[in-house]
Amino acid sequence: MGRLIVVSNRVPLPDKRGNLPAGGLAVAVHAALQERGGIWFGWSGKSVGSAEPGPVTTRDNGKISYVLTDLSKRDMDEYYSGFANRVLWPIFHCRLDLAEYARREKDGYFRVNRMFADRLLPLLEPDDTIWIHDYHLIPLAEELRRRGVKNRIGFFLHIPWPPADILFAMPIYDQILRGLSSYDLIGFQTDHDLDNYVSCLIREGEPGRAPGTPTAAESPAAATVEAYGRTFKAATFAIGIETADFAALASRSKGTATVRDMRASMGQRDLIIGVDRLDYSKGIPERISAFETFLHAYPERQGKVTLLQVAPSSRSDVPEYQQMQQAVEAQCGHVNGTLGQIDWTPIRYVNRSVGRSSLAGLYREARVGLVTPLRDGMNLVAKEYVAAQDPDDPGVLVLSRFAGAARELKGAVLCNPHDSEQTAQAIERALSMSIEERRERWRRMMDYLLAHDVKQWCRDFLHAL
Ligand code: ADQ
Repeated sequence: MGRLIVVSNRVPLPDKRGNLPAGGLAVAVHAALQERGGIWFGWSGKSVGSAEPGPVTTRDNGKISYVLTDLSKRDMDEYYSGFANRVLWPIFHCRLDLAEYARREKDGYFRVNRMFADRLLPLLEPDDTIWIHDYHLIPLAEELRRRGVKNRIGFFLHIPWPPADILFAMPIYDQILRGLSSYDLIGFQTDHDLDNYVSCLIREGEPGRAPGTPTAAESPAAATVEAYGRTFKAATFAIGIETADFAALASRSKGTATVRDMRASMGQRDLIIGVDRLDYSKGIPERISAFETFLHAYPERQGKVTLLQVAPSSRSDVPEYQQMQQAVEAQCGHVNGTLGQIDWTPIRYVNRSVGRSSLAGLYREARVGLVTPLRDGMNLVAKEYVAAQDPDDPGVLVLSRFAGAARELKGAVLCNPHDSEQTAQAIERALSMSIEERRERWRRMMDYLLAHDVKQWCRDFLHAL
């Protein structure tokens, strides 16, 4: 078996002592790299201003080499903040209204992908397997093929794939579709994403699913695709978390200062928790409105329940994100001002990141996990919330039907985040659920998450590739 070459926009580097960054994806992919040896290639996160980036830097750690490239300020603005985050991200999350298409930024996106290909090429050996991650790097396989690379190349899309009418509104959608056909395997989070992708090909006049009887290994979750003169596979690989480790962490975290302080300050009140990057796809303003609706619809709950919303800023250089931060602050202030009491604050809003151990402990304290994205590839917070629960007294997950995780977590109470009354009812249902039902729902989800953790996800993808 040859080496594994992983390419992603950012590379999760271990610290000086060799400790890996927290988060399941980094740990699982590192495990695969450690087993086979290989390279993790990507952007260093640094911009070199107006200069051209210097040569790549390499850091070796056992059998893994981390190879990093800087970007110029222009590359960063056009490729990352521009095309990736202001065109692909909103369109793939069905927010055409927020997409800001500009030819210059599109050119920057393809230019950086060419630069990645040029820099990766000399590092490749003929039997390497290449695994490329996410929407920043869709054209990379096509660029590598142009340079004569014959290796197996896989791609995993962490975010949703949109319906055809949404994708086709993007001026260069055809280049994106064609670019994907250079891969040998394309992985999606859910069968809905795979269906949307195949429908786009069919609408484009590409055959999509190859004719003939599917093999036993094929199902609605896998397809052989013929498009743009190539035959390749597309399939679903729902990403998981490190379930057992996260559960153990949550159980240990009961005693941490953050969790103790939180519990003490709550008294007998119930805690509802929301944890997200501050991003419009996560439905945070809609969630706060739903919580406000809930407090009006069930006045007996006033004074007895608190929503803790932890939401660190992200992508603060993009104007939509700055506006959203101000809007969320104003909204929380409004709810607290109109409904709060001397000794009760309905919403506690924390605009920063929380350490992994505290996060696990806070999930476990919360009677309800409120995970209501408007659209989300998977949503790992939903899975972490379930894994963190006390098996004897588990909380209830209220989950948006538009999160990829809703395809798997059958024990969640599903809601439509656009419907604040229905979400309010889901919160009430979660808070009043019997212990027997809570245990039964939680067990079903936990068994599933233990069997489908992130290491399994990684193995499944690489096996298929
Ligand atoms: P994200 O959009 O970043 O990921 P998500 O899947 O929820 O979303 O992962 C977020 C991670 O960050 C979780 O592990 C969570 O614990 C952590 N996190 C979030 N807020 C935090 C906070 N305040 N403090 C500490 N940690 C916090 C993209 C896609 C998702 C897909 C993942 C993985 O958008 O749909 O699930 O990739 O494929």
